[in-house]
Amino acid sequence: MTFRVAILGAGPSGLAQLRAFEAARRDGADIPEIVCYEKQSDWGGMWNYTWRTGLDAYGEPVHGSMYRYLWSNGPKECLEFADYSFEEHFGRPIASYPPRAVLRDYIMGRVAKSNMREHIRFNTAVHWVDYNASTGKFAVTARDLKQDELSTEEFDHVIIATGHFSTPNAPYFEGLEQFPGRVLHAHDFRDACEFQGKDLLLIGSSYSAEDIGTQCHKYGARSVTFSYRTKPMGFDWPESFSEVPLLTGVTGKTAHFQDGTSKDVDAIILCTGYQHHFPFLPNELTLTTHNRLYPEGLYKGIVSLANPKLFFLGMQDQYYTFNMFDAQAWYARDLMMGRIALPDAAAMAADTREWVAQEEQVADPFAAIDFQAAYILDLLGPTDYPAFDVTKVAEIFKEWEHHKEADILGYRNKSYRSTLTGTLAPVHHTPWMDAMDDSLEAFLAEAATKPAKERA
Ligand code: FAD
Ligand code: NA7
Repeated sequence: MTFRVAILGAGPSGLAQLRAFEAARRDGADIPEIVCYEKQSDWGGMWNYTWRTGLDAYGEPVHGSMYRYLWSNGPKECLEFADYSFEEHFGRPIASYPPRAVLRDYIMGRVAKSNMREHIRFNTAVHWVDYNASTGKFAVTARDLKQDELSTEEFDHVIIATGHFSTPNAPYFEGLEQFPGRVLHAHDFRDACEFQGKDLLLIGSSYSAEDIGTQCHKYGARSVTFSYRTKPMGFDWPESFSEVPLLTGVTGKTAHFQDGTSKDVDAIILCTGYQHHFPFLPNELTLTTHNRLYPEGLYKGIVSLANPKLFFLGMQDQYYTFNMFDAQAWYARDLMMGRIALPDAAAMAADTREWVAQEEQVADPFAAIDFQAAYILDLLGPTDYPAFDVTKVAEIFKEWEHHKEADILGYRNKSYRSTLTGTLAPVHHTPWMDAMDDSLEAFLAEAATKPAKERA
């Protein structure tokens, strides 16, 4: 094929796009010329841990928001690639909630068995993307970080797979500049041990607050206070946790809340989410959205309505992750290769409005899971991505929600059945609260794993 495709980012979404093209090539199709730009020195995206915060060694913003001792916050059975099971990768069943290093190993295992690395330019940050209407081509300008050199190349399609959990949303609260302890955003959180014996205030009531709070408790924080804007998480928290309304300000080390209460704290962590941030896109191509299940402006959740040769992968709020990125990548590939026809602009806009309107009816996490399942099924229909039981995965997600409600510190000890292999995951050798070593070696220590009992 004579056209050229640029993929921005080699995290799970960018790798899904590479894998989709690779699958077509293996089936004998003629695939386009692909260049994947990745500013890190390795693939894996967010799943690469870095100790760095702020700027990287070359002055680029550090991408990583993951921290030490991070374990999957959902069952691995819900994110399994349909064409590469965990059992195939590890050669045996493993427990349902792996730590970061284990998931990273799995993500990389699928792509390592191909020549996909050849397409990736590591240590290369994209700085600008332009579209020329008269030539119908994009110009992608990137900086080779090691050589400190800018260069520009032309492409027929651009896929933005740069993630959206990297640029902090960091609101201001009165008095923060005088606070005598550490104030940081979740993006810069690295090691819970720093907060041993401390009283912590976490602003936010979503995944980052829940996970950083429970992790700090696990590694010895004295107390964790969550301050919510809309509603509390409402889990059955142990005694050293509390949930309070929004912070109104701090005086000295005293935090004041909307209900008139106050508490002295040693550190404040803003778990206030992230911005969709595309500093390399001009106004007319950018995507403006908050963290939602169906961003406006994207047909099928991936095709830019502003320019349908431009795609965005993984920009949704996520229950489904790796398998959803695959569904998106297969669909995008088939659009680019002319296997699926793109409707006209009015039809794309109408279809998008319909999905956005449906999302606005979503009332709770269970409906959100069903919505995302329906979205994935819609994408998978016309592609040849290997079949997987999207609805069964939705049921596992709902079971996971119930397990969290029942025991927020113990839900990671549960096991689920793979929808691909039918195998029930073994119970991990150590309950999550006692598992202080998050290395791949400790997790896979075989002698200690035991089969799970079938749940009723
Ligand atoms: P990313 O993984 O963020 O990858 C984007 C890539 O683009 C990066 O490699 C980055 O270096 C590159 N990039 C960015 N800008 C540029 C540029 N200008 N030029 C070149 N390259 C660029 N998901 C789960 O399934 N389970 C979990 O337990 C889970 N836990 C999470 C915990 C945290 C703290 C966070 C932040 C996220 C978590 N996620 C989890 C979600 C996670 O983001 C996704 O699993 C996944 O990493 C998203 O893949 P992505 O490829 O879309 O983005
Ligand atoms: P989310 O899920 O987008 O949640 C952001 C949270 O921050 C949410 O509770 C928001 O409250 C809260 N927020 C946002 N702005 C403010 C202000 N101004 N004041 C107070 N609270 C605010 O982001 P997370 O970081 O938790 O999770 C993102 C990913 O990282 C996720 O996929 C995980 O796997 C890890 P709201 O409820 O909207 O009132």
